[in-house]
Amino acid sequence: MIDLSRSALILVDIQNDFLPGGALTVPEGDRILNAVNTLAARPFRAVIATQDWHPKNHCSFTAQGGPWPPHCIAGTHGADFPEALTPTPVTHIVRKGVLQDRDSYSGFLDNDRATSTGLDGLLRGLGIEHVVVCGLALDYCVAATALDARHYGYRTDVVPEACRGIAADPGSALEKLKKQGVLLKSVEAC
Ligand code: VGL
Ligand code: ZN
Repeated sequence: MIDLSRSALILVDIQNDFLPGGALTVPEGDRILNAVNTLAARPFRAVIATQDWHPKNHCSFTAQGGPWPPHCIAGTHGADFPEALTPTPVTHIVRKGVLQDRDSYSGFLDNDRATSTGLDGLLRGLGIEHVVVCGLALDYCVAATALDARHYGYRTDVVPEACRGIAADPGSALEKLKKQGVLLKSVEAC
């Protein structure tokens, strides 16, 4: 059983641009919202939402030679959390990918492993020992966040039914997580 008083729920990048109709749609991304709201209603010590938050000429955008269409531009509707997440009692927001010249898939560190978002310090300050991770996209930012949570020493669960990936088959992302000691849990088991 999880001691929720020492646990944080981390909602990764559940933002309009990753949902159907958004600039970088994750297929079926909207299907996670019920499970996410159910999880968030549990008495976690903290419910932390990461928010992809890019300047409009961000290095990850195709016009700058990056892999992605422009998405989650700071202050736009696409970067907002969806209305359907309103019941969820988010206690903290951690923004990532905020600097023009570097991207951050993980909610903890940017991709060159140099700049911290402050998430580790936030969790330590709250006395968190265990994190439950869900959101979008399973094969990019959810996986990177869960792997870093392990790296920083947290017991780490991922809830696959509250995640969707960009790739059609998230199997290899899940295998990699399991190899690193991440446990896959159902909503009921959290
Ligand atoms: C993400 C690609 C670019 C994600 C963010 O949240 O998984 N993927 N920016
Ligand atoms: Zn991004």
